[in-house]
Amino acid sequence: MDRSGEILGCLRNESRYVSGASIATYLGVSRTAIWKHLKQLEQMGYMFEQRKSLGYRLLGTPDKLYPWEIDRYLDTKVLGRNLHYVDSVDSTNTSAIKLAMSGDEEGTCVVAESQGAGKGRLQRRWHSPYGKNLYLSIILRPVIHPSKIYPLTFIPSLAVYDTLAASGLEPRLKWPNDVLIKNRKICGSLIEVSTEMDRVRFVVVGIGLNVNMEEKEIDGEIRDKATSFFMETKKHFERTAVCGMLLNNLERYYEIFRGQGTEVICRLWEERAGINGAFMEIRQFDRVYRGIAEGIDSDGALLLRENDSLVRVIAGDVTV
Ligand code: BT5
Repeated sequence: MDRSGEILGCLRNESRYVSGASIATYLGVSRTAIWKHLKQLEQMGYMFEQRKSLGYRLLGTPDKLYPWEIDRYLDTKVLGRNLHYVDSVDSTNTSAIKLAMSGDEEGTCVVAESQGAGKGRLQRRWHSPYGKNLYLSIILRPVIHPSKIYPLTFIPSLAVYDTLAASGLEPRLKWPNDVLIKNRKICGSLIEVSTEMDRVRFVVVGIGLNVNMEEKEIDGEIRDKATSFFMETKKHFERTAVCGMLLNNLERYYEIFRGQGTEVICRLWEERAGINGAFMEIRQFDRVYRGIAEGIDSDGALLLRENDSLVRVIAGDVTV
């Protein structure tokens, strides 16, 4: 069992020294084990000061998404309680799918510092610079008929909306799953589902949320289209705290989804997005829909008044 969180917990109060012996007694391990562990933590970027006869003092914590750092901000029952941390990975969604296929339980998360092949919808790429943002995938196992799964798409954007609002930003939801600030995308989510005929085997919810990314780190293709917490506020945010808050919000909406039903989620999303009455153009492969939004149907489809008919659209790329 990894005891990093517990050892660091003893040292979090940076104004005082704690002896190796007292940490060892508290955790019921040897002093040598504590010493070895502190050396490992130093290699991971933590900084300690050691004074003879006084003990250790924590001087610095690295800006990394280590599970025990995220755990400090979690008040979830299930989501994020089993957190896999990877430094660099092709895609956190692909890793989470592999874990789900090998039986990992609901709530298991994969979080990475960077992705070599972060996935968007329809084979698009998610720009994932190292150590700046959140790239997070969560395994869910809702007991639900596959036909009822679509409104789950709204859960990540609702949770991200609340996370941004609590941080003093003014987010806007864009159908079906983007979160924007002043027309620039700060978050995208990708839901991948594995089903049988009459049941959902598992869902992987992938979220890319731009936190400390700076203008100069943005790819050419998205230079005028993307933003981050930092770009909006000129302040650095603690990614572990943002991740914890996001998981807390996600669990809250997931509980509503399971307990109160998909209809409630659709209404919450519709209300936050305030799309009713907006003119929208939606590209879906070779078809373009143009019309006035009249809300979200109970299965998550967008209702669009096109000339005289009301059409239902499931997914697509939107211009408002
Ligand atoms: C999405 O696709 O918005 C879903 C993105 C999901 C990414 C997460 S990261 C963790 C998890 N693991 C994965 O492999 N994926 C998920 P879509 O609606 O198709 O939007 C993709 C488009 O967004 C791109 O074509 C770019 O125009 C733009 N884009 C790419 N990277 C971006 C970024 N970091 N910030 C803002 N916009 C970006």
